Amino acid sequence: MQTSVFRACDLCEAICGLELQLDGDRLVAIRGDADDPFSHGHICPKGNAILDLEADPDRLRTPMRREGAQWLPIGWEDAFELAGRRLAMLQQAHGQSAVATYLGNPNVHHFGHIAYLPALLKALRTPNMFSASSVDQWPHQFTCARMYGHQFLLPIPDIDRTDFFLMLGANPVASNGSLMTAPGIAKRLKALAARGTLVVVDPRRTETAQVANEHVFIRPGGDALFLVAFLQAMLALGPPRVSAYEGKLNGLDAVLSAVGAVATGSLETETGISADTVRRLAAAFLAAPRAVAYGRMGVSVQPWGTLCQWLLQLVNLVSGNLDREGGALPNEAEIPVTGPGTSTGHGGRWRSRVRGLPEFAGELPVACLAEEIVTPGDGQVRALLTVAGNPVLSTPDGRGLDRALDGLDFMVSIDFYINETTRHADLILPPASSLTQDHYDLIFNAFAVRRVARLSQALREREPGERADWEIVNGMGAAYAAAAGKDWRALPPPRAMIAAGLARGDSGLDLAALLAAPHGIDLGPLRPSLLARLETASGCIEAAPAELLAELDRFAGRDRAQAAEAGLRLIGRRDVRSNNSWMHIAPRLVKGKARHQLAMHPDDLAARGIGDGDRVSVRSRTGEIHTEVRADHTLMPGVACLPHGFGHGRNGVRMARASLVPGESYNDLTDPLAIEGGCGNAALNALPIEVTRLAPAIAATGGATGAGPTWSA
Ligand SMILES: Nc1nc2c(c(=O)[nH]1)N[C@H]1C(S)=C(S)[C@@H](COP(=O)(O)OP(=O)(O)OC[C@H]3O[C@@H](n4cnc5c(=O)[nH]c(N)nc54)[C@H](O)[C@@H]3O)O[C@H]1N2
Ligand SMILES: Nc1nc2c(c(=O)[nH]1)N[C@H]1C(S)=C(S)[C@@H](COP(=O)(O)OP(=O)(O)OC[C@H]3O[C@@H](n4cnc5c(=O)[nH]c(N)nc54)[C@H](O)[C@@H]3O)O[C@H]1N2
Ligand code: SF4
Ligand SMILES: [Mo]
Repeated sequence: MQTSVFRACDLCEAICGLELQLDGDRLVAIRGDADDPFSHGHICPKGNAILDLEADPDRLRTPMRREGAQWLPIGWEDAFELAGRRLAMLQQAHGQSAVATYLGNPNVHHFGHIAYLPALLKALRTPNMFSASSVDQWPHQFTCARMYGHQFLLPIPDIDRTDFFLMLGANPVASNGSLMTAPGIAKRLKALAARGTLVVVDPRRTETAQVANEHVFIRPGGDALFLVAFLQAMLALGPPRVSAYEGKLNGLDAVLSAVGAVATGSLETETGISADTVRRLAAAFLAAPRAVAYGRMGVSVQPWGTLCQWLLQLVNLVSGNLDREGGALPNEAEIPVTGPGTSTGHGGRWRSRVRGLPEFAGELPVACLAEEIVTPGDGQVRALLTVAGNPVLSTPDGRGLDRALDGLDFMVSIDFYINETTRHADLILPPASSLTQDHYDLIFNAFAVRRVARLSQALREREPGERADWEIVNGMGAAYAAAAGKDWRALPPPRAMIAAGLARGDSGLDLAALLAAPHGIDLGPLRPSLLARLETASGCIEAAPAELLAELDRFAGRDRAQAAEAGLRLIGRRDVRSNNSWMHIAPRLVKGKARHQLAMHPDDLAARGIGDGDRVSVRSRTGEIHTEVRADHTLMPGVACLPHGFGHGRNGVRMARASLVPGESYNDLTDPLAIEGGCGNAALNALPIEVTRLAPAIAATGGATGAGPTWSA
């Protein structure tokens, strides 16, 4: 008999409601849940690919231990004991910092990870904690921590009610939206473009730019100067509209004079955008009844990431659109992620050993992970725990990290694939399918464009040999604590944790209400709450935090000639059928045309004597890859574009379908020394590269160039 279970999709930030159809215990079909009050039936190709994920024979179902190039199954209790003992022993011999941790993106998507891992990290007590956040949204968090007093007091664009949306460096039509949970976002954007104005500022005429009212090309890395000019143009049109923040705003004069002092004479040469265009857009932004400025990956993982995020907050602030309906306002979230007991600190409490980079939010920038492993001396990293991450493909100089991982004394990964990273592990602990777990979106409900809540209930019982993500954390935590002579208090199952979180939130919503609403609950549009929730020491918005003023100062003194240099700059792209580095395992996503190519403007190809489809060498300061080019008219001349998350052809990777997918890793080119100055986020985009055609003899050998891994299967 067929039955249906309704759950939130856990693959991207849109958290679409899915209807999972079961035949007995067997998952047979997936479609969008038409009764979901937030996603209204929306589903993208990835939602269906859950079927592939569940059925993939390469997916690990039992713990595996590596001996040389061989993987052998091991029982759960033995695996926990091995992991706990080795981590504790290495810390006893070499100090707490000998163990490093790396948390990848899917941790945020699973309650069994995000609500449980902090306890394990706390027990490990190491300064060497890393995550994908420092190749992603750190600049947002850092800016909010400084301006509003909490890294998650993050104003969200009120996409459904705004009249003017200025969007920089984001492509939600492909990514489904980020730090702006809005299922079915293409529809929302089209509605906005029909009733108001959507302006996209991007070096590529993206899928999102194509539904916008206006697309403005910008040279990669030019956004800080564009935003400075934009603020100056707004202020030239009238005084800042800040009456709503009276008594709650510090540093306005300081920031206005600092921004006003930055010279913008090189605007057009550095950004490709004229002063007239900036003035016209600024006037339109101010004239709109409700407007919002927002920037995402394209402005965060570039040389001025934090500066850009701060300037974007200032645009919303001085135009009076901060904490205002139709502008940018934080979600209240039924399980609070801000407020008492939620802060992970404001940063700078310790520094990385080798390069002296400051901590932020309890972590160090992942751009310095490899050097902490390979540089000998006191405090050297000798063991690594990775959880749901693939830093070899996701972080700067992935090849360098690839080699560094070989030198570890011990590595344990909580993951269900033997991928480019986990192939180096000594032990892999694979969690049971998330469909066997109760789940609540701690983060994405808090970043949603409406107030929503949903409990996703387990779809089937776990098999006796399976362990849930949270059970693995409990198992490892207990074994580690026993070996290290520390305390460990096992955490209760998700349902109890979710109930406790709701009680802490005190919004009146409880577990019974969630259980009674399998399609989720819509609690209405966003409401102004920022001013009442500020967590700064002053209780005010801090418009001019010292570190950000210093970053603006550094920007004012930048090397302009270098910024305006004509050489090729590399940027990334996402495709609706991709999910960072790991979903090339899904046949239904990788079938059809290839998507890995380096895209370049036809003029740039012609200038280099390169033909559409040729194999080329792409070189950066750090590395070189060989791949195919594709002529692409949607790019600004001078810009090359390559997706990340490819490069599965390495020895020992056990993801059969993915290994057939051509393409090399963007992050074999990225530079670990290229970090932005605000908080140390990686500058992955705007990367200087050279591209040359490969001689046919070399091209025929295929494959990548970079020095391969040192062990092989
Ligand atoms: N050049 C370039 N690099 C980038 C980016 C870019 O735009 N350009 N984007 C950056 C961004 S935004 C991000 S978020 C990072 C992502 O970087 P990572 O988080 O390091 O990598 P992912 O590819 O998301 O890898 C996810 C891993 O989690 C595993 N996994 C999936 N679900 C689960 C689960 O439920 N439990 C467990 N335990 N494991 C699971 C998968 O098997 C896979 O190994 O990449 C960053 N790197
Ligand atoms: N299909 C799919 N969806 C995803 C993911 C995925 O891998 N595939 N990953 C998920 C994750 S982890 C994240 S964080 C989100 C990211 O979500 P988005 O930020 O929306 O995704 P990107 O496609 O990386 O968008 C970045 C845009 O910035 C532009 N850009 C690059 N450099 C610059 C620059 O210097 N200035 C400006 N103005 N623009 C620039 C690029 O051309 C691109 O259009 O997507 C999520 N959703
Ligand atoms: S848009 Fe995101 S949440 Fe929705 S079905 Fe696709 S991957 Fe899942
Ligand atoms: Mo991300």
